[in-house]
Formats: sequence, structure tokens, C-alpha cells
Amino acid sequence: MGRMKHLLLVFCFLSLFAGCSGDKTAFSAKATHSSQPVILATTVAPGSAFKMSVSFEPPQPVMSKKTTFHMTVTDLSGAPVNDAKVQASLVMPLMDMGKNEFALQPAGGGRYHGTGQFTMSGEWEVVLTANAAGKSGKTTFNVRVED
Ligand SMILES: [Cu+2]
Repeated sequence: MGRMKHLLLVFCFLSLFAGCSGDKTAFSAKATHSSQPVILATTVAPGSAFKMSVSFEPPQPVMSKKTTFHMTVTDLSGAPVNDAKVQASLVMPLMDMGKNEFALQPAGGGRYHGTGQFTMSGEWEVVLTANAAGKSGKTTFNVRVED
């Protein structure tokens, strides 16, 4: 087991070096993935009236847990939009995973929160649509989900 312990120390050091949390999972292969970006691509639909950003809790979404979505909506000048109806749709680009949609609730300052669950690891599209004052916007975030 001495060799195992040594390997564990090396992995802990490497994961600290990579900037991850160095917790109990540091030995697993997951930790080495943590230096990869969570959001792989962002695509704003043509003609969108809003700008959107998104982040996650936990910061790296995993398929076995619910994910809290934090997002912001601004108009094209950057002013927060507080009264939008915001909907998220979770889609796998490579396969039909069924309908997986939920609404996000406004939290002031152009921020919206909601909870959803990715039902598989791999690449997902988080499609966010916002509607306010007769205008609409749509942004797709390609997101990496771990198992
Ligand atoms: Cu799938």
C-alpha cells in the first residue's frame, strides 16, 4: 500500500497544481479533468435582444446531482433585465434525451436562478431563452457534464 499512498500524494500535488480543490476525489480521474473548461462554447442566436451568461453550482455539473443554474440577462447596452420570462432547455447534441426544461426565477439585478439535472455525463447544450417586453433572446451554452 506504500506505493498507493505515494501515487495519491502525487495526484494531490498535481491537482493542486491544476487549481482544483484537492478533496477526497483527488485520486480519481475526475480531478485531472477539472482543469478543462465547463463551458465549451457559447452561441447567441441571430437577432437576440439580450445578452446572457450562466454559471453552475456545483461549478462543475455532475449527472448524479441536481445543478443550480445562475444566469444573468442584460439588454444589448448591458443594462440588467429584471422582468424576463426565462426558460432553460437541456439537450444532448448527440442523442435524444427527452424533454428536460425548467423555468428560472428572477433574483434582481438581471440575475435568475433555477434548478435542473443533467441525466447523463458528456456534452450538453444549455439553451436559455428570455422573453421581456415583446423582445426575445436565445443563447446556447455547450457544457461538459461529469459522471
Ligand atoms: Cu445522452
